[in-house]
Amino acid sequence: MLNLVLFGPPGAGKGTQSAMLVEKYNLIHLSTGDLLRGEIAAGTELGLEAKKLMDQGILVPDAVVIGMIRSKLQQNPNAGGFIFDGFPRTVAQAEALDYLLNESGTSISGMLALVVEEEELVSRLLNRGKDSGRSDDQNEDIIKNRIKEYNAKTAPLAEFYNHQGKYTAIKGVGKIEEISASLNDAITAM
Ligand code: B4P
Repeated sequence: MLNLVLFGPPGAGKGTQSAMLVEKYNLIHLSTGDLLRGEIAAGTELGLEAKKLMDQGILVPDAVVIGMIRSKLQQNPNAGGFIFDGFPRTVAQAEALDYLLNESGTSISGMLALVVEEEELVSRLLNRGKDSGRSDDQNEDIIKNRIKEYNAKTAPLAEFYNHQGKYTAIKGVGKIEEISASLNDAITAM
């Protein structure tokens, strides 16, 4: 079973690359960002609470996103594998994911980290904000806050997976197809 964590700062290309990996390896795509935006669109209480935080570029509480991932894993007991996009984002989320997968007799195969410098991230997200309708992509201060949250709470996860021998850094700048080829090489080497 192939279980991948696709990792990187906001705007690194996780969503873009996940779409290609899902197709090639027949994985189930679990994006906590997409799940939260689904809750917002449906106007649920969870969505309304999450929106307040997302609009400031702040992470949603661990218990909320862990609960969403738990139920998605339970809904897909016969999956051939998963790609986790934008999850985990804190050490507590990574520990919970290990626990949940262990309960189903599986584990993370590897973490692929897309490396992109801050200036490029800000420019990509502002560009996407022009037509995405995403309120967290419209304003440079909010984007910088998302990157700050990433550096403080999410970046330490590289060491969490490196310690387990599961971390691979991938250059995230260049043509989308070239980055995709580097990801495929890293998966073959797992
Ligand atoms: P996410 O939805 O995960 O958003 P993101 O970090 O911006 O990544 P995304 O996948 O959208 O961007 P991508 O790199 O694909 O999170 C949004 C918010 O939800 C968070 O701030 C947080 O509040 C909350 N949240 C989500 N998960 C959470 C969790 N686990 N815990 C707590 N809170 C959570 O693409 C960016 C742009 O770059 C695109 O326009 C794309 O076309 C472009 N691009 C991609 N590759 C490129 C390339 N090679 N060259 C040029 N442009 C490229």
